Amino acid sequence: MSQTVNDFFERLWGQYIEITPSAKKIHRLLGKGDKIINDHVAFRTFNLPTINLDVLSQFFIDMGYQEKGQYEFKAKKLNAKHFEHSDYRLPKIFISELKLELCSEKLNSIVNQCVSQIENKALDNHSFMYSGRHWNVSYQDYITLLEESEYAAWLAAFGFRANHFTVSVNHLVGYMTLSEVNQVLKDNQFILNSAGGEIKGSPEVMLEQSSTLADKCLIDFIDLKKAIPACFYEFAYRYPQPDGSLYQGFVEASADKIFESTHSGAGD
Ligand code: OOG
Ligand code: NI
Repeated sequence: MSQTVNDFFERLWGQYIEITPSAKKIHRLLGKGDKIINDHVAFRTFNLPTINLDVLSQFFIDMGYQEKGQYEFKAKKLNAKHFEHSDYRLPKIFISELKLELCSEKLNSIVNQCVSQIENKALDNHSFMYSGRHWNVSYQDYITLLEESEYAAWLAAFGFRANHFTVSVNHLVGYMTLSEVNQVLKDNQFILNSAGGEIKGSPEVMLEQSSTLADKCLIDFIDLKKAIPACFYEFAYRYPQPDGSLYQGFVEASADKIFESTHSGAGD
């Protein structure tokens, strides 16, 4: 794999673990110091012309990725696509976008205020994907967004970065199943997202997924500092298709629950 692509994912990972300390610990726990193959990395955006799904996709197409699947999450008002690279060591890319035309005027006005602060030149380079937040936002606006769309609130607070990395359990040395991985995580006091059950999916849909609940991160809002759910870590196990190759798509019903890994956990 090229130095540029390698460097991209290293920087993306570096930015991700800064606010996801549990991912760093789990990476060490599961990988025992060896390299871990990632199944995919997920990104979130708004469907505004300057930063929509197609605009962000271009960074990955330029890195040699190809579009493979399209998804729709009606209740969450999201579209998504996934991209694959011919080098299996490179993660698939999952990008979703919030359909703002289906959201309230209030949400649109907060989002537009944020996005209008992105300088054009920030979009010249794929480093945009780990450029974080280009704006200041108040906790009040964060809460207003949260009431309508957890996705919009997360994006306003964290900006552009990996929402999660995903360990490929198929390539993980020493583990045969996703439930073995989940057990080790729980034995080590990590908290799993139990929305829709700890394991989302099944052999029938050829994909099983689990994820941690997002770590909390102290965010510097305009009006105050507050710890809110940041990023999570995901684990995926893929089943072989009739031709023997592993299924590479995503499962909408499971993804719908994975999105909820950035919701505030019970007891908050
Ligand atoms: C993406 C959720 C979907 C998956 O693996 O199904 C997903 C997100 O939370 O932004 O990553
Ligand atoms: Ni995922």
